[in-house]
Amino acid sequence: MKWIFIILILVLLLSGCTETPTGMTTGTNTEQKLNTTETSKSMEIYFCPENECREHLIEFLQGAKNYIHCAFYDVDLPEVINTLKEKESKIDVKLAIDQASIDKISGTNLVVRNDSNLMHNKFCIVDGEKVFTGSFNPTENCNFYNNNNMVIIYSKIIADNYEKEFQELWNKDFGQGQAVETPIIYLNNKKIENYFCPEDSCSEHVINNLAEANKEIYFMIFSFTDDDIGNELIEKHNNGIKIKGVLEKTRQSEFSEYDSLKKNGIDIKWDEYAYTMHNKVFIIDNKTVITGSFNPTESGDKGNDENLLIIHDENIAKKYLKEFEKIWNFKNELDMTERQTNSIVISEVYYDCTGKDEEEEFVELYNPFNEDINLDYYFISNGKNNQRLSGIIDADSPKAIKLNFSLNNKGGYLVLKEHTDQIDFVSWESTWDLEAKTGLSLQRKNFEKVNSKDQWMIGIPDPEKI
Ligand SMILES: [Ca+2]
Ligand SMILES: [Ca+2]
Ligand SMILES: [Ca+2]
Ligand SMILES: [Ca+2]
Repeated sequence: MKWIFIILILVLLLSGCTETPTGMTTGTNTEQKLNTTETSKSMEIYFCPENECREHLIEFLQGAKNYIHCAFYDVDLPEVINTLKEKESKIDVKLAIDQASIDKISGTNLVVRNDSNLMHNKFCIVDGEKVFTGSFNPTENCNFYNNNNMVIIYSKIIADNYEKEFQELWNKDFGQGQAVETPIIYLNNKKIENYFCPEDSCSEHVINNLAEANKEIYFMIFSFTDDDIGNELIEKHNNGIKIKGVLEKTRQSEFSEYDSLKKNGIDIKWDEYAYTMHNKVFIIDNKTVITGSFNPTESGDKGNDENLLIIHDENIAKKYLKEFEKIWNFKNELDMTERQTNSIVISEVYYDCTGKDEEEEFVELYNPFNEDINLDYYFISNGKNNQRLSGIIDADSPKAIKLNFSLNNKGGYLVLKEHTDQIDFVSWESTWDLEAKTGLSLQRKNFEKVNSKDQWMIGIPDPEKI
């Protein structure tokens, strides 16, 4: 009886073989299931700038033993370019880029897309085993300033999909190509969809997933002009699905879906962060995340080379939701709430100097921790200028910083930021009535609190001394 049952199943499975439009015979359901199922190390998600994406990408590339194949719309981070060059002397390194970055990278093994559409991907495949992708271009702007997400996936099947797409790009088959080989993968028992635009109809897959929403849809998107996707959101909203979205404000135009979504009652806003909100992300029912390089636009769907991942995993969705909330709630305003110090602080400001501002002015920072700190992701801002810092500040030590902007003698302020977080504030002759006469500086007398006028006094400038 048992054998008859098994034979019956086999007959049913074999009769399930179908012809695809290209004339290839697909395997049985059992085979397909086997070929699309994989167990591996969990995927990693990072948000830029706060998770320091550059460091994760470099680590990812440094792990390569056989090859690195990358498709970069834009790349200018010297540390990433140097890592690629260093690897190129030992293993196979190939790059497909867009003309947008042609002046920024040279001397490597590369092909360039230079028609009116974009090679807009930001992905790398290492050794056929892992893939980096997301919205993060390895550039100074994307790493230190803009909001981005990056995904590292450990999967031979997904790596194979990306590698086949890379080969199309490498053969200069831009804006076209073969359909993705394995569009649906079960990685660690979680379903992942994987598409490449234009040939895999990205917009359609986004719409199909939005249509499945039962409760809520959140989105954070750089450029959103695709009417079909916009209309799907309106339909879901009309059917009682809760929808919230934030769009990058510099992409405001007559083509943006913003007005139509707003008019139809969808809770939508422009991003308030001073730099670019560069994600292309939808989060559906707290369990599905759509990400990649694909902006819901016509050129994204029909002209550019793009990649799309649709990750059906509650834990991943949770991470993206947290980032969504952060971006949604971001207010471009000064944080002057007094609190206990738990970061580097501003310890001295010499704003009204006796000579030339550019020669004499300085800001001194103090590192209260018992370990050295790299200042790469710290910024000092007077509201108009935002200077990224660099170098190391030693443990339990002050460090004087030369500013590339002038400080007002008659009132001003400075904010110290780590990533996008404000960590200290000081003001003179305006919000606070502290005043250092010409030749004197503002100096901390206490280090317990930040954003606190009580911690400051006036003294004779003494850079790098506390
Ligand atoms: Ca292609
Ligand atoms: Ca393809
Ligand atoms: Ca000055
Ligand atoms: Ca000092």
